[in-house]
Amino acid sequence: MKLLLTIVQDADALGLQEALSAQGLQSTKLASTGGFLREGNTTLLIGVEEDGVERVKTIIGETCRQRTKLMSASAPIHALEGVFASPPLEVPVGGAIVFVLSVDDFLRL
Ligand code: 2BA
Repeated sequence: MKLLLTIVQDADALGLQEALSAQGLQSTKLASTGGFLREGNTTLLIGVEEDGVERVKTIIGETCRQRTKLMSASAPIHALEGVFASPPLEVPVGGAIVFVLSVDDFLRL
């Protein structure tokens, strides 16, 4: 068995969970925060047999899309007269980051 630890944008999370569920695949949704943008994102835990991994990757690819987020390049300095902040940086985010982990054991107790 494999565990696909999948980080997606919040806007794609519901559609991905619905698409997985429609194919009889289970997932668990966790709220997470990106270390770079420090904005919320979603981590899905998707446990699947090895022969289902490619199918899950396809669903993720079809469901999650890349977007651009604006990131403030510097701390706010509006209090300083005559000092201008750098323009916000455009950062591409997603579609999805996927870690494929091997599962030693899967128990339902
Ligand atoms: P964040 O860490 O908030 O990163 C958001 C986006 O910012 C990234 O999109 C990437 O395009 C950009 N970025 C990240 N670090 C950067 C840096 N040092 N310099 C320039 N640009 C940088 P994605 O690559 O699509 O990642 C989306 C989210 O997936 C990340 O949100 C993070 O939560 C997670 N992630 C990505 N790579 C990871 C990794 N190796 N380990 C753990 N989590 C990861």
